[in-house]
Amino acid sequence: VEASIPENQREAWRKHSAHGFENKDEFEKEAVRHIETTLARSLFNCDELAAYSGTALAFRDRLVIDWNRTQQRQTFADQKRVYYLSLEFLMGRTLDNAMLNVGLKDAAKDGLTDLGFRIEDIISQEHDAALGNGGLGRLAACFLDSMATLNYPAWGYGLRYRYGIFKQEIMDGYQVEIPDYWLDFNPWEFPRHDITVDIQFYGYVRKYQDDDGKSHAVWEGGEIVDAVAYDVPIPGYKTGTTNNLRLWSSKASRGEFDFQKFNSGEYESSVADQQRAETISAVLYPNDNLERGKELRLKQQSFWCSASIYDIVRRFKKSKRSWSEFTDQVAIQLNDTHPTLAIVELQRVLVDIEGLDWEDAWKIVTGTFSYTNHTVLPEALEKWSVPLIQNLLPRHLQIIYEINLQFLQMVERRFPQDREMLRRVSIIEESQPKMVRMAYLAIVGSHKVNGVAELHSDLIKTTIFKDFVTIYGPDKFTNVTNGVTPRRWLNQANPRLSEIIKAKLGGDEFLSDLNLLNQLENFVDDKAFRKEWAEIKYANKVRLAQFIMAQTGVSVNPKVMFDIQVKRIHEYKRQQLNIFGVIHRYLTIKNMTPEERKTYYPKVSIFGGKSAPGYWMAKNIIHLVNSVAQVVNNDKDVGNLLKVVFIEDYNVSKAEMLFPAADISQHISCAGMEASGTSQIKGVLNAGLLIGTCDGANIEVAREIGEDNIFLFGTLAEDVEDLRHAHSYSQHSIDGDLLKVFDAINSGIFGDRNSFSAIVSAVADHGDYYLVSDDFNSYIKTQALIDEAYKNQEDWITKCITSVARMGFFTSDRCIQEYAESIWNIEPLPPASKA
Ligand code: KOT
Repeated sequence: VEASIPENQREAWRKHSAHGFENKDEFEKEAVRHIETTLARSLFNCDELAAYSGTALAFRDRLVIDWNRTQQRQTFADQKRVYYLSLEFLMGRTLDNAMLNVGLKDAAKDGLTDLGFRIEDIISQEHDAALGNGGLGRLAACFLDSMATLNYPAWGYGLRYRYGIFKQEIMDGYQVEIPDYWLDFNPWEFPRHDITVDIQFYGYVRKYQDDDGKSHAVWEGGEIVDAVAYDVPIPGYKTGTTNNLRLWSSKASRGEFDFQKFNSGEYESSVADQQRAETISAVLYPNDNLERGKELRLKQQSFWCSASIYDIVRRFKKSKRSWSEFTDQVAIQLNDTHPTLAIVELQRVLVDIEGLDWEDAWKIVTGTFSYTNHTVLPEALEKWSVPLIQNLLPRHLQIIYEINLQFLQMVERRFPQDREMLRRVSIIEESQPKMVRMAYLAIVGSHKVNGVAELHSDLIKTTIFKDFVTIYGPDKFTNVTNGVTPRRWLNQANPRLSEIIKAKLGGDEFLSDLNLLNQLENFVDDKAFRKEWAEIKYANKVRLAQFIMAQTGVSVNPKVMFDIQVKRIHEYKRQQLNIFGVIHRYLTIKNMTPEERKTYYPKVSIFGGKSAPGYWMAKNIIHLVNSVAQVVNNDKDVGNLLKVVFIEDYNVSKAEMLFPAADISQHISCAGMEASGTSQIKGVLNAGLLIGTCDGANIEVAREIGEDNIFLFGTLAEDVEDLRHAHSYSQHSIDGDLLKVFDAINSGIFGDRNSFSAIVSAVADHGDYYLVSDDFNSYIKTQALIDEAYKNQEDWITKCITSVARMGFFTSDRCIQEYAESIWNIEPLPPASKA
């Protein structure tokens, strides 16, 4: 308020207020202005990167105008906001999405042509913003897009990592990690050096009693690090709403940067302190579905949670409301347990700093937070050691103990005879050392807990969180099945498919109301439409084939089936099952006569995905895939019947190229282990069919599109436990086709057998935890069904069109609506013209 211009000087502001461009000519003017002045280049010195930069800067101006308006509107309206806390936002590229959302892509396309460039080339200059590992981070990015599109007053809060997920290179068949320094030119962020929060670590807690005998705690000493805000505009599709993603960057505190040391000649150690502070936000932890309990990770979490809570509370306090209104103004969604410390921090701020009573504060806290669980894998469930928290966050540990005490007392009152129950549900695990169970803390501190697909939400209620259902009742637990944004995953990834859908439906409303796709069913028999549909798939495959040739030198025929499995490499996702299937196919071809080969089904098997750098088995699987590819692709007997390709450095922008080119994609996790998965949605939405297990969202996809249109196989989640049990008790023997695959690997035809012995042993000798041997035969049979089905192209196309038509449910817009109505209790705030 202090910085606002007095009323009688505002006339000049209104007169000169920026408007941004509205058409092709104005776009050209703005882009050229940026190239010539902001970048100091000229028409004699403008490569594609400079053209990208100029275009991006022009669009950035456009975004900023809507963004400022939206923020002002949200401030004045003063209604409830939601804050989405996520350690990962896997945004990918921004320019294309910005062009679409502000409705000026055609203007830019024509303008760039005038200036001597092709829009596709310009778009592909952009470096992915890859501040995430996989599904969890990409989901957060889709949710931001949907929240803005639906006009919800919503902010994202995350960390501004200097290095995102590493770049993967394949050298001699092995994954090598290269740092992803992505900030050289990032026009999409705005540093807010004026928005800086002091963050405290270490130190001690001093207790004292005030004159009324009330006891207080003060956290003193330790060190201070600054959190600096960097803001990223998030435009909605065809709406003036542009929300904010605030990413925190760590910096040595101005107070802390030790001038004493600096002056007394200890220059180096003073700079070292500064570097230590900057380390906090330096790098994204590259583990998906794994937590390793490292101190720096805990520091990242607490740094980001404290800064975000400070910011949220400061904004609330500006409204001069009473604390009892906090939950009418603020909802905070925790993306997994990574931000659970925000619960503790809000309680600390309310009690220690704002002076509220414990009970009043706790009511506010639980009314504010809700928690999304994304995994049941035990190795991914966060636990932090008590000594670690004690040292880094002494006051927070006290508060955690107090929360636990109150919770256990409540449980004891309700279940007086059940000591075992108390031990099981305690937030503190009585191990050596003691551990804080973050998921339990998140449940106790939230009013709603949700899973990400129906099966998963049922599983958490009956397994890992069973006791909490007994304690709180079933209504605290709910399901929101994941979705994806159709703006990126249909329109942007597959512009031509989007175009013919638009032509058939008479407009592009389906991009914001995806259920409209169901009208496509009226056109399944439309000959011209089917023909175009097939041509588009073919063109997308040609594009991928060219990419594969350029990247790997492998020639693939776009006329044959493209089978794709792209996602993080993980044993539970079972890329090993896929490669065993490929080897089986190879052996089958090898055993055929040349005559038989002439009638066999040709296929290209495409893999892609990163392994966590320390995940030895996953890296081994990548090596096996590449070794098999090397042999198969160079075998004269095989020719074009089978090609195996590993796509290096799978990321969001590669996904946008891969899914439109997939005839079939694989989602073959061990049942009960993939919480949802979201790439199956991307596969179907881009006119590919699925082979999948009865796991995660596959089950709901099957229900929506019809069992006839999906290839399901394998064990059911309910049988997994018994099968694992059986493995450990009976002598687990491998036979039949899988044995032949193992014999082939052991024979050394794909390279030294010892290289791959661990992959084989995991199945044959070590209990086959992921049930590869149980599912192998049905997997192979299902692949044979797919071969046969693909031969009938007419049926295949019918299945594809029907499936796309029935995918409306899987838009992230529907997810956000469900969260808004049943968890956050917030209303949209449309811009005036859209009201
Ligand atoms: C856990 C710990 C660290 C980093 C990531 C995770 C993680 C990722 N936990 N679950 N996920 C995935 O989240 C996706 C979005 O909900 C799901 O579709 C997917 O099944 C999870 O594996």
